[in-house]
Amino acid sequence: MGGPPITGFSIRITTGEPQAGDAPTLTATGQAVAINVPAGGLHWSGWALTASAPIPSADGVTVVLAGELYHRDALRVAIGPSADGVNDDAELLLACWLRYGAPGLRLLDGRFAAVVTEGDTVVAATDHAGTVPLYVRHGQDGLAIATEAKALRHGGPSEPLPGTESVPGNTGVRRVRAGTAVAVVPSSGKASAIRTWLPPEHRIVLPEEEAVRRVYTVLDEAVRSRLDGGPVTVVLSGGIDSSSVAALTRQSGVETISLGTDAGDEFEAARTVADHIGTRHSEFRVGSEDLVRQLPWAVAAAEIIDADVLEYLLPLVVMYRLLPGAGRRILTGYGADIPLGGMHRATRRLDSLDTVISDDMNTFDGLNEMSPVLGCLAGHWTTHPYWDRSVLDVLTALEPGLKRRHGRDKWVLREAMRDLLPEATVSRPKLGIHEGSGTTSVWTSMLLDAGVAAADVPRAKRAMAIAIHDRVVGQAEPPADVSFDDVLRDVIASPSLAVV
Ligand code: IOT
Ligand code: MG
Ligand code: MG
Repeated sequence: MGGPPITGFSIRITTGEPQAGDAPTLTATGQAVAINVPAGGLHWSGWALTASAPIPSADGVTVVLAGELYHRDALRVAIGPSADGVNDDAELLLACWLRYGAPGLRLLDGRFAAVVTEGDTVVAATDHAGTVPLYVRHGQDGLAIATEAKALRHGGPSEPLPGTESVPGNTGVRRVRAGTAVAVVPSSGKASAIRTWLPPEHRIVLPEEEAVRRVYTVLDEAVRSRLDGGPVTVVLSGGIDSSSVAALTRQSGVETISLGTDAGDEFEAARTVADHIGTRHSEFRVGSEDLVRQLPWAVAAAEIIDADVLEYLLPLVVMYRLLPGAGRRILTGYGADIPLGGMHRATRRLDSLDTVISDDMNTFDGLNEMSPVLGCLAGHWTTHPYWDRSVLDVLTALEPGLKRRHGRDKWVLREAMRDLLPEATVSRPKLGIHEGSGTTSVWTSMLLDAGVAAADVPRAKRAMAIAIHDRVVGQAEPPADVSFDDVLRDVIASPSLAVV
């Protein structure tokens, strides 16, 4: 597997000996290995998606980590001798905790969800941007924690824990906020939270060359940090974001893949990049309506009801599902447009550009765009260099005049990549994945053909997402059992379409 040792988990932490439970329903695939360990006054029981279930423990501290850490060398130096030679990320987190305690979570740059217990306290923590969603249910019988909400669907309402948010459609499940560690003492119910990261709100003023150099350096390091020496795949549209990632992999045998449909593709742009940097490149073409009909898979993986975001994620899910070969490590260009304001073509003035960037950086949490489940449903591990903590800090904080400059969007990134990419790629206008693949327009046509009024299309899309979410998350039905066409029929028949 090109991914980390653990890609997901569902764990219950209780004060008494727990009852053995069934293996959880998860959309991520993989072998579920049982966990059953006493940890001080607490007891861990549940399941991890892993081959080996490494749950390290030392000095009364026990740790599980789904995902991976980056910039490990710097972290090892900070931690000191106890981290020498430690390669496993859960062990590294344990060593970090033993030196720094919970505030040590602020040192980590990674893509992870973690649980740590020490004494009578349980801590559930996300990475800086919550890229591995983490859910909790806090009841009389202890704390249940899982990387998918559907695993926690049974049980009474949860106390509204600090540092958590409610999730769509569900009674008792709470989601741990991005960049947050929630601490709970199951025996007393006492709970508190700390922030481990916040998006910067200040803006840095730099000369052009210095800004370009910083962006190049930090992105180069983020891509390098995501390679593990094994084979790597880049999902390549031929736009500046994914082309930059592909170019910075600088390793032989890199595979690039592009998705297109009968409604549209970006094959030529992607091919130009693949030829230029010399990757092994494949194109996948699927029927556009077949693509849209896989919506239940995207909802099951992302566990969201936001139809716009589902339109971005659906083509990726479809591509991951049809990839040959198991257990790939996949790098994406996803997320670059958020700190760089790439989605906002209509905003002409720099003040409105910076306003939407600030808004987007304060509203991403809970959209689960980066969730590993999108790839793990097909057994692949995804990682997103633009949402590396250091990259995000730099990109977000650059003053907006460096992002729109000389009539170009994402100017600073385009300029940083000038020497590694063809001019056609550097100057290629932005095209969203939902546009290039025809996902948005084809879903819309399917609704119009079914009799939905044009003005009702956004509401009908949302109603479909909610109906599918109720089934694949609320009831944990397998997405294969949920028919897009049946849901569409029900939504149209429902009088609530008018009031969604
Ligand atoms: P876009 O930036 O077009 O695509 C995101 C990534 O998906 C690309 O960098 C690339 O790795 C992959 N990709 C896109 N199209 C293809 C394709 N045809 N074949 C293979 N891979 C492809 C939407 C968007 O414009 O996607 N995503 C925005 C942010 C959404 C807004 N979210 C928010 N405000 N919270 C993004 O920044 O990625
Ligand atoms: Mg992009
Ligand atoms: Mg694009």
